Amino acid sequence: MRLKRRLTPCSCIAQIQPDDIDRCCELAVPTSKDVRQESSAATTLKFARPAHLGHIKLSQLFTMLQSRIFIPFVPLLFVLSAAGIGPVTNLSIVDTAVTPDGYTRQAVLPGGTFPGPLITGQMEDNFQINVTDELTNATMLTGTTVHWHGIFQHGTAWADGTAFVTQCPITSGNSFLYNFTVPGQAGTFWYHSHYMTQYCDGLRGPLVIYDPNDPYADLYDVDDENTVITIADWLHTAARLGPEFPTPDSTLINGLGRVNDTASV
Ligand SMILES: [Cu+2]
Repeated sequence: MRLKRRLTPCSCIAQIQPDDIDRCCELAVPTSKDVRQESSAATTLKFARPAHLGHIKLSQLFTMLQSRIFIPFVPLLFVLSAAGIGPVTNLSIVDTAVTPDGYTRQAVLPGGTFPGPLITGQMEDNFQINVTDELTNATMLTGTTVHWHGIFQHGTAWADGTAFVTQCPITSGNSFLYNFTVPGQAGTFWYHSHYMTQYCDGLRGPLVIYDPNDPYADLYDVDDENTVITIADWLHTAARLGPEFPTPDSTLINGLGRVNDTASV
């Protein structure tokens, strides 16, 4: 059986596949169906790589994946994915404690999970995502915005989620309806907080837009929420309390990882 794997790192590289992992360290490799996003992905990488991947090469990560460290988790990759929500949906941003790698910390989470729920839709769909801010933990930021990474937002810049650029942050107890269309865009994207350092505290999730006329659909037996893979840096210290340039404490694959014995816990 051939699975179409969608790999969605936290690092703004939204369109790569495991087989292309080495190449992806050098250039953006769109999935076969995502050629339309080529220019967007290349632009994304220029910003993403130095900002988020400086400490680890993706090829190293997959070496880790194949090592004993991650073997217990590999069988779980395809059973942990929840069914997608959207394109019309509610998304609550909440404070809650999570223990994704053996260490418990408070986090800012979309839908209460890390990663946040998979949001899906079809190309040409009208996304209406009502984001409600339920944050109360002042250790972390209590305002929020959500950015839909890679979405062009032609004519709907106000829905781009960039705090203080296209909107004021949503304040605790309030909601904001992100209403946009995705003409001509299909592929694997991700969403994340665009309010200061808040996405480091956990507000990240995958966003997949399917092409009903995918010319490569016959290449795969499975192409759904079960083939989405996320990779994420994970920090044990709330962003506002940590150093300016923190070193991740662990790496999470589909929201699970393991603290290294020598890591600070
Ligand atoms: Cu982004």
